[in-house]
Amino acid sequence: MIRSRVPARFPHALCVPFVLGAASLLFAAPALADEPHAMHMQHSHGGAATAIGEPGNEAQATRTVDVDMRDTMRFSPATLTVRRGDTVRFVVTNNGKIRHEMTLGTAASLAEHAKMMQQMPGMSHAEPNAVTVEPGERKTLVWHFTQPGTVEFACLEPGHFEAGMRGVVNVR
Ligand SMILES: [Cu+2]
Repeated sequence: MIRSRVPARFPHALCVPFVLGAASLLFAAPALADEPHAMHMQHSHGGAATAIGEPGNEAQATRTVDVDMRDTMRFSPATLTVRRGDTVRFVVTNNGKIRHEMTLGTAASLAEHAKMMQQMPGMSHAEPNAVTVEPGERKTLVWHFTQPGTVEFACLEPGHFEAGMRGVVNVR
């Protein structure tokens, strides 16, 4: 756990520079508008949504994929193949004892986002391309894969991405 590295005596003092650092990223974002990761500095997923597909309508789901999350920092399955145009209903179960999440994105957007999550450990996601799943819970994420290529997914709980908690959807 990343937070365990923070000395308990000065938790607040150490948090302040992180918060200020994140705030300066937000204010700096407009100046970086032509930079591909600018959207992620604003913690928005709007830019990635078109490249990876779009939120799906569960009534139009063409297939269901059960995804298992474990405290070994692995998704199962970690690799799957779908067809372009598929609307996939991911049924995501957390079989661990700690919180996990599943966020769909590009490799670059997920890596960037994971870095930001290290700086804001309390954050969870409510975007349509992500589900946060508490231990023992099960949630559904419906996604429409509109373009051939590779869509990645990852757990962005602090430290989990870095520990290898990620996977790939190949869209054919
Ligand atoms: Cu996780």
